[in-house]
Amino acid sequence: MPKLMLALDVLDRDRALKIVEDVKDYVDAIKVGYPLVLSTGTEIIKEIKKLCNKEVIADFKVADIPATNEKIAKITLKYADGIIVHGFVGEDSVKAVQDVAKKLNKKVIMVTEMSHPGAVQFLQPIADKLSEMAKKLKVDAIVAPSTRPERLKEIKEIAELPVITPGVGAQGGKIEDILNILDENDYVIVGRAIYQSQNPKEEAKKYKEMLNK
Ligand code: 3DU
Repeated sequence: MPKLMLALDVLDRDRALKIVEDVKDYVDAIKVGYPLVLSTGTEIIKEIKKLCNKEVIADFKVADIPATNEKIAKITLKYADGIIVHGFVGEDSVKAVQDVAKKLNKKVIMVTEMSHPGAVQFLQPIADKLSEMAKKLKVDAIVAPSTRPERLKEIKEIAELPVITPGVGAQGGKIEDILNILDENDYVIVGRAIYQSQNPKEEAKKYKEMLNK
């Protein structure tokens, strides 16, 4: 059964912590990104971990030269269990983050093809090559789209790595369309469909049960 990762893209500290408290029995990991961290500061990552004791992944889609990537990784991985990076910047930039992560025993997760419609414009044409690079570099996991199950399958087959897949819920992706592609090492990311619902706890429970089928 694939795991459930909440994308916690709210802007308010108290709301974020309340949602974590509500859903913690049903999610396996929490993903934070620029919306929450830029609104509240990096300490929020520590607070979330303390509250739920789950894996917290920083979705900063790091995409800079190796020297700058290294600095970003050092700061981020003081707090987070893993960091999401872009691969299109090249192997050296990803390796710079891996070097930091290895020393701290943390995860590096690399984006291949994104889930939004615009990803077909520039990313999709290079996504298979990015997946090959991810395999070669032995990153810990890759990001691939739930909104295009056939691409999710192809990318997973190329990379032979755990997948973290966004697009279920608000972006139109459906659990039933991806469940047969995923295994117990993979994560399904759900954000707005949980945190914008009237009852995030119930919604998280519902997603967890759907993954259990
Ligand atoms: O659409 P949702 O609200 O379920 O959130 C999806 C999350 O995953 C959100 O944080 C977004 O920034 C992230 N993400 C994608 O949606 C697509 C990608 O290719 C990579 C990350």
